[in-house]
Amino acid sequence: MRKPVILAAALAFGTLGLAACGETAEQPAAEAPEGVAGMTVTDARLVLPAVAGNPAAVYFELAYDGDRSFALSRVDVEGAESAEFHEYGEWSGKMQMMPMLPLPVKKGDKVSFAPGGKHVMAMKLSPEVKEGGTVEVTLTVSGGDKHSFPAEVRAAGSER
Ligand SMILES: [Cu+2]
Repeated sequence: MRKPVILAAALAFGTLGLAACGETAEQPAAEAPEGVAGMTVTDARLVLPAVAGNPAAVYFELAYDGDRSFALSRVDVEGAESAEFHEYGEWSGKMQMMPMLPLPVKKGDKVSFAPGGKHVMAMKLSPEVKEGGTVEVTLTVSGGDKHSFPAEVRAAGSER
């Protein structure tokens, strides 16, 4: 078990040595593309609940310009025990929020997650999540690809 570790360390040092000498124009290692290709998320924010312990809402603007259609099927919010997509609909004569069915998304679509409409509900937030911080939000699409982005944490009542 030990030998490969030592070997790897030696190789790493070798690489560092070269880079330090400036003999090679070091390119940062090409990173594997992160997230869902063609998906762009902007204006992501988490609005804290007025009453601690209540769910927080997450809003953002999603644009998709990729070729593969998918359904938005799952969302996770850092610092929340669970999270789900909600939308508003009429239920026994009243507008109220309810879980959203998996949302089909295709090339060219723009979807707004905004107050009074589709949104993400983050349940059982950790007290570590505070105004001015950021949390990572991860969308999972059908097929299992994930797309993560930071959401700014805002004070309760700042959404309107
Ligand atoms: Cu909700």
